[in-house]
Formats: sequence, C-alpha cells, structure tokens
Amino acid sequence: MTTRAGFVALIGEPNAGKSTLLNRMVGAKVSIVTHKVQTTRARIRGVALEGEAQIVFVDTPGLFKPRRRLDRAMVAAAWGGAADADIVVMLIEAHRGISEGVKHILESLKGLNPDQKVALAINKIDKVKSDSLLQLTEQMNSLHPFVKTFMISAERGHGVPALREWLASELPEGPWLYPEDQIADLPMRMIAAEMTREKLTLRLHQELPYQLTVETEAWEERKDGSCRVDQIIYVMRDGHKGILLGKRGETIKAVSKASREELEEFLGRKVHLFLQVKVRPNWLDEAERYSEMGLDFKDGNA
Ligand SMILES: Nc1nc2c(ncn2[C@@H]2O[C@H](COP(=O)(O)OP(=O)(O)OP(=O)(O)O)[C@@H](O)[C@H]2O)c(=O)[nH]1
Ligand SMILES: [Mg+2]
Repeated sequence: MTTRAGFVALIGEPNAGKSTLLNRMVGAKVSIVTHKVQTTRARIRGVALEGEAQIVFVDTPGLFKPRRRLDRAMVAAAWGGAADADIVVMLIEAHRGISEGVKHILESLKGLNPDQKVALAINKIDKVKSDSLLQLTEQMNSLHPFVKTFMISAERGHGVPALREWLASELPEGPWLYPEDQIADLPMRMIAAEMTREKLTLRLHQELPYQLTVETEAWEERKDGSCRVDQIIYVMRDGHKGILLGKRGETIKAVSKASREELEEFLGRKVHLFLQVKVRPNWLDEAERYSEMGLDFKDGNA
C-alpha cells in the first residue's frame, strides 16, 4: 500500500480555533487553548493518522497587526509555517464572517507561492444558522481561489473527519515522517511550560497574559517514577508579580495545581511542580526567551 505524508499549516486570525482543530485532529491536547486571542506563540506540530496517510498539522500563532517584537516574531512564524506546508488551511469564524483581519490575511495570501494549495475551513458553525454559510462560502471564494471549502466545528467535531480525509488524499506519496506512535513534535519541557502558561492566561486579566512567559528550567526523573519539574514565570513588573502570586499566594497555588494535574494526566504519572516568579523588565527583548519559546528573535526586528 502506498503511504502518504506531509505538512498541513493551520492559519487564521487569533481565536479562530486553530489549536482546537489541531488537538481534535491529533486526538490529544498538544496545543494550548483559551478564549483569549494570541494564545499560541510558536509553531506547534501535531501528528494525525488517516488511513495510510500521516498528516503533520502545524498550529501557528494567529495573524494580526503586530506591535511588539514578540508579535512580529509570532506573525513571522505563522507565515513561515504556511510557506513550508504542503497544504494551508485558513480558518475563519462563521459568526464573525469577513472581518478586517480576514481581509488582511486574504491580501497576504497573495504573497504565497502560487502553487500553494489553500483550503478554507469555516469554523464554529455551531454558532450560526446553516443558511448563512452558503453566502459566506461564496463571498470568501470570490476573494480567493480556495481549492476547497469545509464547514466545521473544531470544538464539537462536525465536518472534521471530512476535512481530515480530504487532506490525507491530497498529501504527496512518501514515507511517514514520524514514528507511528508519535503525536507531537515539541519537547516535553516546552509542552509543560505551555500548560502552565495556559492556566495563567485563563486566570489573569487584561494585558498580563501577554506580558509573561513560562520556561521549564529543570526536569528531574525520580526513582519512584515521578518527576520534579521546575518552571520560571517571567513578568515585567513588581506589580505583576504581586497579582500573579495573589492574596496569600492563592493565585499561583491554583495555577500550579491546575497545571500539575494536567501534566500528570498527560504523562500518566506523578509530577512535583515548582513555580517561581521572576521580574525581568526586558524579557521581551532577550533573544534567549525567544529561542525558549521556539521563535526566531531576528524575526522580531522592525
Ligand atoms: N463555539 C465554538 N467555539 C470554538 C470552536 N473552535 C474553537 N472554539 C473556541 O474558540 C476559542 C479560541 O480557540 P483556540 O483554538 O485557542 O483558537 P486559536 O486560533 O488557536 O487562537 P490563537 O492561538 O490565539 O491564535 C476557544 O475558547 C475555543 O474553545 C468551535 O467550533 N465552536
Ligand atoms: Mg492557538
């Protein structure tokens, strides 16, 4: 039997549901998800199997108008993911339709190689009446020659099998790129840092989630089968540190508990998680922070 394999990049505005779709395709939570925009910061690969095809999904940071160095590096990573992929899937939100951000992405699609296959996935169809979808499909296709349009709910799973089958059939013939049982291509220390960042993003408000980063500093395997994980949360101001710790350390304790529980479930064993908060006013301009996130510092140059 001939095998197929290749990369499928998921692109779209922040919050479109790219990470949700990747996780559903893979069948495990590989990429963090929140209701807030700009959750994903780097390219995250998740591997799915469909018949004889191995589909490597590349989740990307949302595309938006960048302001900071970090934003620019994120957007560059997303377009880099699209340029390297065999197929690009652009996600839009059914209930938001053709927003300014969507128009901007459509414009930028023209910069891709003209042979690049780009499919459209209208996501969150659970939020709209189905009769509005036909018009949106027509409008989108008049703005860009998508090779195919899918209507999906990444969260509930509607339309996802059809999209996966189509992607599998479109990928080039060739040997699989990862071992059969591999579902992600991200070091465990990074997945663990992302889990903690997700819990922080869910609990903290306004700008704070965008002004912190999490790094796994040490990972120690213990004889009893458990592991000790030490992470640092970098924030920009003393005041942020106070908010993050919370009254009597309640916030950080809740974050630590939630992150540890998820990590334990992912690994299937006991985890001792230690979080430390450090004030680092300039972490957004430190090259090392970017390489830890899986981003290219140079991409952030204005
Ligand atoms: N109702 C509904 N909500 C969805 C669906 N797919 C995703 N969501 C929600 O949309 C929000 C954003 O989802 P993410 O997967 O984090 O979106 P993203 O595109 O990865 O966002 P960034 O990483 O910020 O670019 C979350 O609250 C999801 O639960 C869907 O099909 N239906
Ligand atoms: Mg995401």
